[in-house]
Amino acid sequence: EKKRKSYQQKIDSNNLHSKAKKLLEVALEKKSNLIASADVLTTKELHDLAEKVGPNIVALKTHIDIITDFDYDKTIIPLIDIAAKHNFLLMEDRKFADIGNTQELQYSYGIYKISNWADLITSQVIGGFQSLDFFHNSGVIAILGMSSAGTLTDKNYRDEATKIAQSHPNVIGGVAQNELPEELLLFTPGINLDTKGDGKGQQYNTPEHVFRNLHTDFIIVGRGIYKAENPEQASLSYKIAGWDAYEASLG
Ligand code: BMP
Repeated sequence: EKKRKSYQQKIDSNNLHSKAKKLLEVALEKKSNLIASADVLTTKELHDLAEKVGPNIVALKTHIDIITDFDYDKTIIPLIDIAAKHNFLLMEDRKFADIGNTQELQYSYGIYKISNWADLITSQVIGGFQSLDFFHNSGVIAILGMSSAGTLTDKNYRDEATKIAQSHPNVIGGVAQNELPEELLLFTPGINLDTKGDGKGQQYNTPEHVFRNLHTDFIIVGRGIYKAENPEQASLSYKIAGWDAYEASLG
């Protein structure tokens, strides 16, 4: 079996994007590879969750356009402070999917001003190589394969998308359900310790499965944490499960 690279080996690699370096350093410092997905609907819930899970995560993933009372000063400015306090990165799961010019506008303008605050952003690569050129302030995580049943990201699509991700200097990794070339960090959503699906197409695996079989670098957990009775405790459980699975995958 092929050996995976450790976080330290990845930090030591050449031409590493500054956001990838930061993420890997936080992982080693906190012994965590957990990204919590904060799919909550209000600013208060977002801040409360960030405070509770902050010590256990390397990044907080947002869908900022689902926050019903979004206000840049009230939602984002305190969130940046919480992220600094607990030493985690902010990842906006925007899944850009347009031509470069439109993505450039969506990234920096409108009410969300994503380029001001997102250390990491997700983007489709459906618009081609140049569509990613304007994401200057964030590390780009390319959507290469999806976790949902019936996704159109078949092998041919994934292979072509992965070539774009590998060759673009703004891209630090990919969201996928398969192993990636080792210079791309692998982010895997669809992680849950208690259930196999959500009845809406989502398909879940365990941390153990994805670290062993896919050589995942970071797990993304939404409802397993924010819907738990005790999100703080749940984030600790996923952090430990993720770290143990990472260490086991080093062999
Ligand atoms: P949950 O753990 O509650 O199923 O949430 C998963 C999160 O990861 C959601 O925010 C979803 O948008 C995201 N996600 C996913 O589930 N599968 C993918 O292929 C890509 C994603 O970004």
